[in-house]
Amino acid sequence: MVVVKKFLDVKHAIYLIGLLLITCSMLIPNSAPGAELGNSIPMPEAGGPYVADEGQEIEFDASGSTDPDGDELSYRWNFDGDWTSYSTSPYAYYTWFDDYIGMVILEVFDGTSTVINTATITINNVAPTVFFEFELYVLVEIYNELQVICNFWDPDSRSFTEDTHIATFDWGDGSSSVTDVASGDSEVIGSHIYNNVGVFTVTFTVTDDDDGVGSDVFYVEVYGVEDEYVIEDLLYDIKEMDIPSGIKQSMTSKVENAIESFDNNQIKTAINQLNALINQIEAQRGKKLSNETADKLIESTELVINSIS
Ligand SMILES: [Ca+2]
Ligand SMILES: [Ca+2]
Ligand SMILES: [Ca+2]
Ligand SMILES: [Ca+2]
Repeated sequence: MVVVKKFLDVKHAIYLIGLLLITCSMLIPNSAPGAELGNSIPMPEAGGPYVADEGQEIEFDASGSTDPDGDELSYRWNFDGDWTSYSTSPYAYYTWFDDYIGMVILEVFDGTSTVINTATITINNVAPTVFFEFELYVLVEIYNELQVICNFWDPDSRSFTEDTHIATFDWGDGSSSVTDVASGDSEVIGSHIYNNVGVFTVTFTVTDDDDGVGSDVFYVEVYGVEDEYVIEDLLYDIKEMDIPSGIKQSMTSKVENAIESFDNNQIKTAINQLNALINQIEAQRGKKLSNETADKLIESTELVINSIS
């Protein structure tokens, strides 16, 4: 038993010496071949901590680095896993296009020895900014499709970002639509059909994959189809009147023809047909139509003509 224990102790001692050697070698700077004895190692200073926004170029400053011998220093950096090439300038530039927290490594070389130093880096997410390249007060007819192209940027004007985005339209009438924005796109097309007249506030929101939110509003006025409405009213009024069925039938068909012409965008024809109706009403004034009824019908018909002219 004693022998075995002694053996273990020797093995343990060898392990400890090995560990010590490894630790010591880590403390000794790398030396270039042919390193001169008596060189004092350089003292790198990576600067920082560095804080910036995604998409914002950072200047890294190692100008605080020194060498006790006054040797000229060269510098290289490791920002993303790859080393830059050596430069005699202590300044370097790098941009992250997504939020990030980590470390950068600086290595300085005095012609004989290299020594590293690190600095912390914090890149903050930038929320998308939305904007509209159209008038913020949009007019659309009821039941017609409204189409809008909305824009955003995140994080820079080149529309280049490592973030992904989701766009939402809240149409202001209780409905909304959500779009996954394709990578690299900065334009979102929204379309909607309103079933009610009125002024609606539309909210366009873009959210990035890091919970950054950008939002803005524009207004949509939805107008009714007044013209058609009035002709329909006229048709309804005539049908409801207590007049002989022959004249009613004749007047009704004139209005129906006018509606058809109007629907086919033949406005002049529609007006002619309505004027023929007025002539017919005048011809029946005091006969099959009372003065009062004739006045009311002519007033309604002229209202229609004015609205479609
Ligand atoms: Ca030196
Ligand atoms: Ca981001
Ligand atoms: Ca972002
Ligand atoms: Ca991201």
